[in-house]
Amino acid sequence: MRSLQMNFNIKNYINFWAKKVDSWLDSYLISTDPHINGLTDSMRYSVFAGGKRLRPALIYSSFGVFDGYFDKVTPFAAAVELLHTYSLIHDDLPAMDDDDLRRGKPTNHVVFGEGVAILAGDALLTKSFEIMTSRELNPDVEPEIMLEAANKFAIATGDRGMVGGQFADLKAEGGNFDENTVAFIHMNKTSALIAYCLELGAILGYADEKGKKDMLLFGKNIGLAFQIVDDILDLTSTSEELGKNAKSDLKKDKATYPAIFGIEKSKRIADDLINTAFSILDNYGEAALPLKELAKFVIQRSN
Ligand code: GRG
Repeated sequence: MRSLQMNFNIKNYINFWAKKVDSWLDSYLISTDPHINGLTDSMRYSVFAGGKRLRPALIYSSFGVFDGYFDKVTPFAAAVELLHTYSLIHDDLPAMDDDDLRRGKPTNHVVFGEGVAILAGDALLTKSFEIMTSRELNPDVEPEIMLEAANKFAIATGDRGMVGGQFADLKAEGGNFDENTVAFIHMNKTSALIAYCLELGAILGYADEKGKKDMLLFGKNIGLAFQIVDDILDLTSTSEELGKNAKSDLKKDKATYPAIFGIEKSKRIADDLINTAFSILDNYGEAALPLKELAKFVIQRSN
């Protein structure tokens, strides 16, 4: 255990899984008809713009706690990354955050126009379910597992999850928020999808109900910490470091933890959440080491 911990490089670990997902997506995300070439270009532009691929690493790591046949995870991890990319494209639109920089590059609507960006987001969202529910792409995944994975994915990312959080975020713009509202926004806008990633690994790994619940709870804690750190980085980093416009939350009077608690207390809250997440893994031994390293990465990251 000690030697494993000493040799563990979290960036290499995340990149290892990112390569698998990227190579799978590179061959799957292709234009099937010349009429949609421009749409596929727009989808690929954002998918391959250089995201951290944290969510795939979380899915593989949670799966690794319960099972070892990682190949069957790849289409699911790719599907989640596509949905995540759709949310970023739509989040950057003029009707939402109106941002022109993402992952260090001009945002999708700046390059392809607003109409195409909306459609690229829509197509990435639906493609994620196309992939997750395909018998052909997932020959080793039983239908009931697929159904549970897809149903929970829809819940985590729809009005009862990510989209609901985004709606509350939009409504709170201009300073119209309190502690309760910010917690709701962060738990849904960001944490719901991250928590789902952890639960998904457990579902694919045939974990029992306790295992699935533990992973979900671990995910909720690190997901909230992730967004609090994002709020802090928005205030303390440069646009170059972030790959997106810094201080944009402040300019829009967005609902953030630092706006309510200040930077120092927000850091302490994020640390406490990570410690709670760690304690959930106590019963899972060495198999949970990558999850612990990912949890640490969530609060130590710089972009
Ligand atoms: C349905 C119209 C419509 C829009 C949906 C739900 C939504 C738009 C947006 C919410 C997504 C969002 C911006 C959440 C914030 C979470 C966050 C900090 C995302 C950035 O994640 P990283 O840092 O990004 O993992 P990379 O680029 O590394 O993948």
